[in-house]
Amino acid sequence: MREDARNAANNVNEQRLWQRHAEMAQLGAIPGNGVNRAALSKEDIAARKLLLSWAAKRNYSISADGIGNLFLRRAGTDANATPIMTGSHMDSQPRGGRFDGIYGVLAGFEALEAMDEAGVVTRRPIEVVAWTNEEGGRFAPCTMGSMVFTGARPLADVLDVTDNEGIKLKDALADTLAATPQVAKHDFKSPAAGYIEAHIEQGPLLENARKTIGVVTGIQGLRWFNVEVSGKTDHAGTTPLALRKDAVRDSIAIINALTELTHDPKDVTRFTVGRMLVTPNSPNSVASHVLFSVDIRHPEPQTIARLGDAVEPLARKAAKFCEVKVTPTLHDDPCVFDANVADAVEAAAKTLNLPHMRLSSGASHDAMYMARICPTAMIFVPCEKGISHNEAENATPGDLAAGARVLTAALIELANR
Ligand code: HGY
Ligand code: MN
Ligand code: MN
Repeated sequence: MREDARNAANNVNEQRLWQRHAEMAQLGAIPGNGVNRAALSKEDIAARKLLLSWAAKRNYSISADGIGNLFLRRAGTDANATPIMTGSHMDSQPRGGRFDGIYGVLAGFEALEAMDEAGVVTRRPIEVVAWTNEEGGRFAPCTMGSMVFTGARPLADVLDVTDNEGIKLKDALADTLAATPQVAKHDFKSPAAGYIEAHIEQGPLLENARKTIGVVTGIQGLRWFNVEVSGKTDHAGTTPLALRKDAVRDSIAIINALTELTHDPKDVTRFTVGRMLVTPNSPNSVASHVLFSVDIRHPEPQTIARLGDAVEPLARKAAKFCEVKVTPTLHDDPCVFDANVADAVEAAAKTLNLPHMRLSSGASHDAMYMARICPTAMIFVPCEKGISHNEAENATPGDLAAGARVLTAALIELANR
């Protein structure tokens, strides 16, 4: 390992990193030690302002792109060199944890500060990015900021997406951009020479294997759909079942059919209906409309293709009384990360004597999209019992700092290539 990389890694400040998580956890804090910091909400705006207040004390240039992704750049000696990027997201699930996403932003920021304090100079600039709307909990689909930044989807496609209260993304985005007027403009599809994202594992493998560092080799495939079932509202007491167009009954039939489709004795396939909006949502009126989400995941390309392609025909076949509209909102094939970047992560973990192992990610991340435009890999650290997307999500100061040390060393290595 380069001497400067080791010095910078040794300058990672565990206490400061932990304290920053505690400050961020106040923004959208909910009972049970969790956070609810929805994308483009006032809590998200507060997190952006807090991050920018820390960056203002450093000599980093700050910019934002048209979907609100925030970029903090530490200059390199070669101003024209494409940057090495790191980062993650600051938005959370409605009952999210204090580490999902925010850890990758804070570990990246800690890496820059450790480089400052070690007096390290790199050839390439290094950028920390806070991606907008990685979770997709408020505005579907997930990984929206990195999807638009990398050109996988035009911004215009998502501006009219609404949340459960009917607020349009474009209006929440306008409020968010207006809240941080002092940042420069950042172009979509700005080139990068590499990207490393640090994240908690959100699964139990590292903890079970007693490893501190996960060298992440890829992400499983995922497909999201919105299914809308439209029938007719009627009186619950007087309307015979034979005459009903009951949107809840048909939704149940569709979900049962999808449960059968995704049944997997090896329990590798993931199928989730996490969101369901019923109209008029009254105990004694037959439901006229249901919108529900479908999230299917699998590590094999041909399986995720087969399962995803079966959703619409199966939904139509299962519904007996109502109209059905199936809208695909996300189609990510499984991705394999760049071997050289994964090797740089593994070499850093080895040289820093941190127990490590290679693994693939069950959760999706913005790295899924960055992998399409530059050499990309991820670093995982353990989270307690693998719990995530739950207030009980927990990690230790030591593991978070260890991941930040590996990130610091790997970034310096890549930024001097
Ligand atoms: O859904 C996911 O995998 C990510 O945690 N947003
Ligand atoms: Mn995440
Ligand atoms: Mn998440």
